[in-house]
Amino acid sequence: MPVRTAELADRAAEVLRANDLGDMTAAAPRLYPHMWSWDSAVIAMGLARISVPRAITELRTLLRAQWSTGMIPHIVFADGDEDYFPGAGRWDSRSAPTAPRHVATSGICQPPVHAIALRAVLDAGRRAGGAERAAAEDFAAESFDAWLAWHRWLATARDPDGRGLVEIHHGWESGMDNSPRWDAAYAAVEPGEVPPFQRRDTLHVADTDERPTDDEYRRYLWLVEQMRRVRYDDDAVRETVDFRVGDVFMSGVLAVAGDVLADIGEELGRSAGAAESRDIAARFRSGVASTVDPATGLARDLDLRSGRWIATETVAGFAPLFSGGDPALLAAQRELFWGPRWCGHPALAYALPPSMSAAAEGLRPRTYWRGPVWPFLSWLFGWAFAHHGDAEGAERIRAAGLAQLAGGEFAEYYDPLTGEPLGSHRQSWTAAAALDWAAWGLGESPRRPPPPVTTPRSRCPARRSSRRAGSTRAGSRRPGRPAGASRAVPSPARTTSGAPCTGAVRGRR
Ligand code: 2M8
Repeated sequence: MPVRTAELADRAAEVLRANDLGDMTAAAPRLYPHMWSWDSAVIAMGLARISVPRAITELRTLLRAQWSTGMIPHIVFADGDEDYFPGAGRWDSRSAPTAPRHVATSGICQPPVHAIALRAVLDAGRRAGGAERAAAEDFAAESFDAWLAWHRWLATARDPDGRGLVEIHHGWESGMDNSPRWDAAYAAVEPGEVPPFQRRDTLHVADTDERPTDDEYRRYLWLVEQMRRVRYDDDAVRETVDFRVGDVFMSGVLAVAGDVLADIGEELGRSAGAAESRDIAARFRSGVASTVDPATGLARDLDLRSGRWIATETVAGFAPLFSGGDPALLAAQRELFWGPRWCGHPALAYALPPSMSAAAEGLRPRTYWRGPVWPFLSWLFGWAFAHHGDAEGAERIRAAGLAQLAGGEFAEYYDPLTGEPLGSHRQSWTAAAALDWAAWGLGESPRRPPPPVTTPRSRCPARRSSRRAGSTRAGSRRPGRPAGASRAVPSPARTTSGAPCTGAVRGRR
């Protein structure tokens, strides 16, 4: 039965509490028991609606895993959880002289959405005032250089020719792992010898068709192996790895994140850093614009090995809606976005962007990044619409997004045609998106959030004991564990950072 927005927000907050590992939030209870880079940014944005200190802790944990090069790794491994493959051992990050010593991470990155989270935390702190305001402002000042170093690394190690496109070395770096965007590049990868492996992801979904195939995984692991063998040295990886693509979506995100960080830098009086960030934003904005296909109006990735444009009809083609720029380009992209090949397609359950156009040949509505709608991505688009001054577009996405989530499963992704929840349930960034949407006032955008309505605080349920709480979906339980056996009994606790976590959402309708 659909739930009301207020109840949905409470349930979303409960999902984040249950997935809370103390100083990081698992991306999902079973399928993803560690911290993922871009998930954690979206999660921090959602947490900021509940507890500013806890949101800060999330970002701080991520930054503690930053490599000396500036790279923020795509996974920060939680201690002792072996139920994910490829895990810490397979990545062997500590073999890299530039990796942090005190924590195990992967050796690749993900889209740089973090400045958007930093902005959300800062705004939430300022709305709350008092100690939360001080904590948010201190954190922004303390972490500004680290975020800038991250962007700088992307703009140098990953764009050595100054093209304005972020080069990626694995589909996992795009975050859209098995998107049709990468089919041609992966087809050219001939996997060599990799140590034997057993996947764990397929144990945690109801239907293995919702996940990438074994053939895809062999290529994924071969690329990891190639990078591991050169100890993740940036130059050596570029020279040896069999997958090199200019990722237009990541570039669009870097452009807008560069501007957001520059704004923050200016507020902090960090003029040199702000100017550098602004330059990065401008370079990637024009890089993204240069990829737009005149025939379709969509932005394209560039296969750097073959030199060919990759013209698939995927949601990444809307990268200019993030990077911004030429008003005519943005107007054309918005028309396309709401038009019949995308959100206006008559067969869609909700007017939200599927990962692949519902009108495209080869749409796989249940398969991961080959068709389903991803709520966090809808949220990001809504944020981008608002950021570029289209509050009405943002509100349309918010309304449809909340309607899609009304079942309360907080699924990883949804069938665009039937609206069925798929993948993992109780996925953290889906809950974070719901929390933020629920908190917008009528007609308000995330740039101009409503004043806080502070409600009495309740304490958070236990952290470590609830690590395994979560998806009770049939078929996604661990073998041998009876139904419901993993449910933790909530008990009062605080985060390990000492920050209390409120049970109620502030400023919601
Ligand atoms: C998915 O990716 C991981 C690998 O990084 C996986 O399939 O095991 C993607 O959806 C990615 O974008 C996301 O960050 C991650 C965790 O939610 O899961």
